[in-house]
Amino acid sequence: MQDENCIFCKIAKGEVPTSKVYEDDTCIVFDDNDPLMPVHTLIIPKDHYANIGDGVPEETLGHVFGLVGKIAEMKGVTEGGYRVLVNTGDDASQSVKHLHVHILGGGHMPRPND
Ligand code: IU
Repeated sequence: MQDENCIFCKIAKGEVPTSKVYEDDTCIVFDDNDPLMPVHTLIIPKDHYANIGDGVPEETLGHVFGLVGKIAEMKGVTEGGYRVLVNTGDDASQSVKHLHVHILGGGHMPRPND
């Protein structure tokens, strides 16, 4: 399940170079190329789903979110804390229409309303 016009599908297939953090059969994890924080890493399923509501199998979702703690540990943000973010749709300013989970950390982040 791939979308040939999707940049994250191309990253998943290794057609576009990235700063890869981790990879397995289901997911690839890489550092965001325009980081908002000292640590800004994305977990994506290799299969194409436009967003978290796009019929993603529970097993895939479980795998994606099951990696969060491991990746946070690899990136050294478990002690200080980190934010897990999934922008979904236009109101949330989702810019890449391939499900991705942001892990942000390495400094204090105010709450969105602060
Ligand atoms: P968003 O939740 O869809 O807004 O986040 C997309 C992220 O993907 C954003 O932080 C971009 O900087 C990031 N990104 C990337 O890391 N590599 C790319 O080739 C592209 C976007 I296009």
